[in-house]
Amino acid sequence: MGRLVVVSNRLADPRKPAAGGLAVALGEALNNTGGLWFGWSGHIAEPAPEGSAPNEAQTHVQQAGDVKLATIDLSRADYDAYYLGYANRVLWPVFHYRLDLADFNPNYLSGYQRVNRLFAQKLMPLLNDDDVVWVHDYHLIPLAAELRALGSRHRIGFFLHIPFPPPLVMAALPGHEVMLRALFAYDLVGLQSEADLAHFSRYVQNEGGARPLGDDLYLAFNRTLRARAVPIGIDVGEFERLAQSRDSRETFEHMRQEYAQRRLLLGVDRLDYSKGLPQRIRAFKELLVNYPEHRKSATLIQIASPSREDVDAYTDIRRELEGLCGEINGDYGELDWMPVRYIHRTVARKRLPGLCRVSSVALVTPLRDGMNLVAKEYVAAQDPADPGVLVLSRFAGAAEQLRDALLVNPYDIQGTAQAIQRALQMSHEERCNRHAVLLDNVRKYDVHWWCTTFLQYLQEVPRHA
Ligand code: ADQ
Repeated sequence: MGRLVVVSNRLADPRKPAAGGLAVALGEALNNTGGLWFGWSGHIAEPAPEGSAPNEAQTHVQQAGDVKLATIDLSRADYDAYYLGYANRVLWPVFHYRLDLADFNPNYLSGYQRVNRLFAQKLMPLLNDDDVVWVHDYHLIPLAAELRALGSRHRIGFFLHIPFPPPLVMAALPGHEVMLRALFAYDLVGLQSEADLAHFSRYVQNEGGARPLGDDLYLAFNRTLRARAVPIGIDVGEFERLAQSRDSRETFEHMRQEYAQRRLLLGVDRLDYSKGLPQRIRAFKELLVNYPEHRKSATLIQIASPSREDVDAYTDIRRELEGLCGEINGDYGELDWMPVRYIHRTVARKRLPGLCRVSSVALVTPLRDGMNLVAKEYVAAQDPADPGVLVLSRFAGAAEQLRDALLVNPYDIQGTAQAIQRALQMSHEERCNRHAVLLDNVRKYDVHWWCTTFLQYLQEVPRHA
């Protein structure tokens, strides 16, 4: 394989420990080929002084070991239309089946296309002929088409980290025809689950008249494309090492002593409306109502890290969640026990395994999620001799693989409360049996498997004439 070039909206320095499994795995793949990682710097460029020509976006290149990191800044207008606008106010809600939350402002699509063109213009001069390009996520769907317009003949793959919606929902997206055509500029499209793949397949056939050629290949707009489900995993080794670290063990010991008389339940999410947080708090309240033996005992630690706070729907969900937490604590709290400990912060990665291990139950109950790595991290962090129980939404991509979790419909508050009760009462034997199957899966389909499999599929796609 030629040199690997990864393109994503943001990039992480793979050498930094806070980078997380995805950055580490991509960093490793990039290291193998002495690759390049390209994306937005996270900075907004200062506007040019009045009367002068607009600032030309500069590419900043930095060497991180064997990997080259190349970034560009965005103008305020581009950031607003591309990132806040089309990516986070249109694509994110629509791909999570939330047409009701989408803001179909016509200016967003042109900004989105403009930034994808800018990415292509800045990336193209950095590419060698035999490079293999791997584009990530919904911010950059049109990137391959923009590169092709500049003459690129590279192998280009795309991985969608979020769900692919049913065709009817996808077709409700203003500009979806642009997306459809743009998707066929890729050689490979990777999706998180078989359900997403089925939606994708129906969408390109129904809306784009694509002809299935067998072997996951589709022909449309004079191009062939392969689409496959390649579920992302975690770096189990990294997580196990973290679990052994002093910080993680300290967190475990401290929490165990602090909550010696209690049962801990854990939720760790970005504060996003797709994560089902209000429904989760309601289900926990239902547990306390229906099974009063848990009062003064069960404690839900909900860590919800700040996310996209300049988008209105995120301010609304925060207000709703905080209202619900306040209500349940006010109604059920005692001098020496609060049912919910809500923390609006990011938990340090090195403390996460300890926190997972000390919790009897994890509540991973998104309304819709591409995969959800927290579910896999919880499984990896458990002591196999005394593991906790994973309560998992059937609408998370992870549910296709983690069938031995207790699967719930997060909209069904009563049903979720019953599943939490079952988790809290599960026998030691059942916990161990379920955990062993889950851990096997998390180990087998880890982030290295994901990376290698995607790149192998990309290498194998027959090129069009
Ligand atoms: P996200 O929606 O960000 O990602 P998720 O998979 O849940 O979701 O989490 C990614 C990482 O962030 C995990 O390693 C997790 O530990 C960490 N994280 C989340 N909340 C945190 C918090 N409060 N404090 C500290 N760390 C936190 C998108 C898709 C997902 C898909 C991933 C990867 O929406 O469905 O699983 O990409 O493809």
